[in-house]
Amino acid sequence: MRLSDHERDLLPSDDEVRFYQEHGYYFSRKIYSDEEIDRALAGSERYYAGERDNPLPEGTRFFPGWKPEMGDVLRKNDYASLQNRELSAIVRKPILGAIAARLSGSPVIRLWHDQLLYKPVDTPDKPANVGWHTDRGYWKTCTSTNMITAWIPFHDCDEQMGTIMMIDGSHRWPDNTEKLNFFSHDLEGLEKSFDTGGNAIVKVPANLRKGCVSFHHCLTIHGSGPNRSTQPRRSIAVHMQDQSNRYQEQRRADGSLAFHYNDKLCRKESAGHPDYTDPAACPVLWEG
Ligand SMILES: O=C(O)CCC(=O)C(=O)O
Repeated sequence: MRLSDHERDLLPSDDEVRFYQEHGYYFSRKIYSDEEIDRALAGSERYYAGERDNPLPEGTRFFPGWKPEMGDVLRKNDYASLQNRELSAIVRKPILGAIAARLSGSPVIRLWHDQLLYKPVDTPDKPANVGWHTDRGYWKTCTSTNMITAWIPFHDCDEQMGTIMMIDGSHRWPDNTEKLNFFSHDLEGLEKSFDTGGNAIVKVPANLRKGCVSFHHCLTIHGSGPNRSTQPRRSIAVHMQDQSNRYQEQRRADGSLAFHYNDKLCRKESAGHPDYTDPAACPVLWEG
């Protein structure tokens, strides 16, 4: 995989990699043109309208996700880029994986899965924020704690729109993964439960121009507030594996066996475990 000279200039510098390691997030320069982002937005509309360029295999279509009958609530649809060609193009653009590789120090980056997101304009009766959480909290079946997420808005995005927010340095705090919750509307309540290890809680909103991307470590606490603008907030989160990641059998705090939808989607290894290197479900996004 190759980058153009211009794209190589867009990679994080050594200082920016150190910043990511220390703070748990990084906001990129403009890596997508306006036209590329507009095509992704159009692809998301086709997806929401029910069109599928590559439907998921039989037996995996039970995956939860927003459907029109759910109405104007927060929409979260996983695996959209496997099924829609415009979203696939945005996710598989090599510079995205190349930045993830630089930040995580991994020579190979594979897709873990994506989440197409749509946050409607806030109304008091239908809260639509994203509760504080870590991605790792949902990825207990993964051996790696060095996975990384890219969050790509489909327009300029700021605090008024309820952009994604990072808790600075929280990837180095004591483990908070179990008590946090993506689907909670109670940001303040969750914040009170943080075990900060004595660190200050510093919230950093990802105020991004169209074409820029926010990256975060899988242990970084993040979430987002209501959309107080006049337009829906649209984005896709691209969750990525570093080279080392494999399946592990793991129990949650309550004793139940951890499960991820990739365990259903991926082909099986000889031992019968899911193969997280399956190129159909988890394609390589970057190999340096
Ligand atoms: O869209 C948001 O506000 C949060 C998305 C998220 O949790 C993620 O990208 O990991």
